[in-house]
Amino acid sequence: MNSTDLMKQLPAQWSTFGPGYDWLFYFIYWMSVVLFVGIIGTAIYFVVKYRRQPGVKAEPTGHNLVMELAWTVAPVVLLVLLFHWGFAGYVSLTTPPPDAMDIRVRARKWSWDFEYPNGGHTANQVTIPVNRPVRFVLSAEDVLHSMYIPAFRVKRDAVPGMYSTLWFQATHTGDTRFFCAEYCGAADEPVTQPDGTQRDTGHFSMNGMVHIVPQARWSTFLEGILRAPSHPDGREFTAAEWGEQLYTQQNCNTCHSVNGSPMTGPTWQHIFGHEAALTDGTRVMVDENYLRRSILEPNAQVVQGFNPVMPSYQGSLTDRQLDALIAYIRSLR
Ligand code: HEC
Ligand SMILES: [Cu+2]
Repeated sequence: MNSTDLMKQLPAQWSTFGPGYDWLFYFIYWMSVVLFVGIIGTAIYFVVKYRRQPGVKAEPTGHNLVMELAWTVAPVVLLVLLFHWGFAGYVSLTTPPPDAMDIRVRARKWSWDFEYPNGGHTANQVTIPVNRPVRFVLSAEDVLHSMYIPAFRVKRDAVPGMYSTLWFQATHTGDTRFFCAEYCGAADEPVTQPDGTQRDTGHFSMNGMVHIVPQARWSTFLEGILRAPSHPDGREFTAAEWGEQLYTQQNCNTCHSVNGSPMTGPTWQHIFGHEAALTDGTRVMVDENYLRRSILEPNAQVVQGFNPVMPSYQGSLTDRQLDALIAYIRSLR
């Protein structure tokens, strides 16, 4: 380890909070190093120097007013300064500028939903403009989660039943990772991906990417999330193709398989056009309206043999995304 590694204990500074936060961190860090070495060094020196020796009698030292004042006043000054810097930083971290753009962030086991000002959504990926204040309005649908973006130096809990907020202004374009920083459990069984491979899921997989882009690209992105995506040759996805993409993007695949095997939720294979048995003993034809209701109000009609654990997607899927998912389930009949 050389001296520059020692200085670089924090990730790259990608938000306006970076310089002030890091300065205070290193100040406290190096102050602790100097005090630790100084105090422990002196203690060891005294232990050796004043150890019991034959013929030397211990004598009480009495008071030293100057020294006692110095070791009282110096720490008080330091603590007042640290409090001032820490509190000023706290105030700026918790006070977004009035022109900050709001993004709604909903956390659930085990994914993040981002809702943009135009009503569009993304899951586990958030795209934001550079050099513009952004405010995340966080909530949790099941248990405690926590939004943590190390490169921005921000972290805030997402709590069921209340809103919490976090803001930042990115200073760099590029991609940086965010994490859930509050242990929120793990799934019992691995999840089958559309390509047949298996993936474990849980708290540890509840992370994703922040994409920071220039304002112009951000505007294009915003328009894009309301439309079906396109193939590289420019042809728009069919509804079922888009639905297949949403199946993983929206994390439906953590509970639903498309190959017939039941997971936390029923498989989607061969359900369309067949009857489903519900827990209340009735049977219902699986058609577009039933599917729509199952996604928006999952607990209204619960399928026999399953627990009512599916989150509602009311407000987190646009109408066109719902249509696409239904078209995909239809295509699996
Ligand atoms: C946390 C696990 C979980 C997630 C995530 C989840 N579901 Fe479900 N889903 C269930 C369970 C459990 C049931 C069965 C109980 C019920 O009907 O509420 C179910 C039932 C359904 C049904 C009715 C199926 C049938 O056989 O009648 C549909 C349709 C459905 N989910 C769609 C979706 C879609 C679309 C998504 C993603 C946008 C999704 N689910 C995400 C757990 C989940
Ligand atoms: Cu979490």
